[in-house]
Amino acid sequence: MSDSALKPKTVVKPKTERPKLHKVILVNDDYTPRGFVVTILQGEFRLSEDQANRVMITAHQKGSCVVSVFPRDVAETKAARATDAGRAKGYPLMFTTEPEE
Ligand code: TYC
Repeated sequence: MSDSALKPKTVVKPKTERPKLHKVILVNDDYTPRGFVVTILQGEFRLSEDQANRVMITAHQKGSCVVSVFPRDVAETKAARATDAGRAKGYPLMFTTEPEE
């Protein structure tokens, strides 16, 4: 038997698709104190004080701001925990998630 009869004719390269990252988005409101927003951004998302202030001010001025990106389950858990922390204080603070393009 010739060598070529044993060789596969096509080489199948398995495609390993990277799971999409999801954005966590901070949404502005008129009631949550700025300092509280900054504290949540530092505690839940590990932002520095400077980064947290920039994200808070951007959401305040533009209506929303991307905080960070994570695998889907991490993004959803962090957004829920951060939103719940606001609700526990009676604030309408809101974090949402959406898949990155
Ligand atoms: N707009 C709020 C205020 O003036 C502060 C704030 C900023 C609230 C960003 C939510 O996502 C937010 N007290």
